[in-house]
Amino acid sequence: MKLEAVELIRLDVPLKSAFRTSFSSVNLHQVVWVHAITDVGEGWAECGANERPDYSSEFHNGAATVLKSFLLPDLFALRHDLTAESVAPTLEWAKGHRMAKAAIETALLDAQLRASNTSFASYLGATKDKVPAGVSVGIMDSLPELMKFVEGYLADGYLRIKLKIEPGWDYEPVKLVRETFGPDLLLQVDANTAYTRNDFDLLKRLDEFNLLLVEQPINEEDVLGHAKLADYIDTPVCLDESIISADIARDAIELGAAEIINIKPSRVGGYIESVKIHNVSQAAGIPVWCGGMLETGIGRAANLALAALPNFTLPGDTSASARYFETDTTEPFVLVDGHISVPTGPGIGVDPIPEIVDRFTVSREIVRH
Ligand code: SMG
Ligand code: MG
Repeated sequence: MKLEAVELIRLDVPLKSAFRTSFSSVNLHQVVWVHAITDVGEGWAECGANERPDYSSEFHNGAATVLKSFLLPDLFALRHDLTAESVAPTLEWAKGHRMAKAAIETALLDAQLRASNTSFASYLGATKDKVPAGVSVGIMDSLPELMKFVEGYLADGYLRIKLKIEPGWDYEPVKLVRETFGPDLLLQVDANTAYTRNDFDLLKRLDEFNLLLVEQPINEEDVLGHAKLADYIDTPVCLDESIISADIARDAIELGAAEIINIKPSRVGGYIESVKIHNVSQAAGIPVWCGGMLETGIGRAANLALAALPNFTLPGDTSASARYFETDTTEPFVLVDGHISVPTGPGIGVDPIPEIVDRFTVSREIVRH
């Protein structure tokens, strides 16, 4: 296929309620979309980068800039030799910027698969037609407020609860949720690097709650620290931010730092690398689950396809559209008996709704050869 133009769209999508993590609180999902226009058709992707470089070093305007200045020119230059599979090797010279690279690779994969009438799910090797849904619950101002949200999500049918934690918001909220909803609730926590090697005893206190996992407790660069922690506590240690490639996943597993892995396609440079991480983990007996970056429908659709691969044995942060959005940018994804259907149509299997996209659009720019 040949890339003819790329439209970069900046959207501000309102959230139903603030989402607070150990590093930020957001009311708006501020994001960049990549709309690839090729000679075989069009494709869409949502870039995972936040407004600020707070989850990782990437940020939405930075992703748009690196795409425009460096990544897209190399892909235009391939002319008819471009395939989704050639994106990563072509852009390998550019260090980092995995979220920007993931966005263009995904948009091109969408175009390529739509043209060959193939779904993301069948291209990636999905074996399920629906996936169990978990929900990520932000840090709250008070315990009663937390309980109100958790109760609501359980009433919706979510099969697993993930509580965001940070020093000062860990033992008490986890204890209350565990005691209120009982031992059978699938419960896990995510610290987004908020702890240090000096906090191992604090984290060990969480062992009494029989959590599924503790996600990325300490600095993402401290893989060895996670291995030491994994030795020290009973709760399985799961890595998110640290795992940026299949090679790093292999090493983290060998080191004993990753007993479970959260795969986010945006963080690792796309769906093709995600499948490699899935395979490396599967071969090592390490379960994986699909994370999220609050994606609207076009991002959520592709994540659901990935989450349908066989070694995704834990419920993901692949919640329904209504978890975050009053109005999604595509037909909404809905929860049925705690599960969400994997799209079966060509490519990502959903289309952006133009009037809604227009409503949320802040700016658009067309980049050509
Ligand atoms: O898409 O439901 C979602 C978000 C889930 O908690 C979530 N993501 O570290 O796993 C994570 C966070 C990162 C959010 S960045 C705003
Ligand atoms: Mg996380």
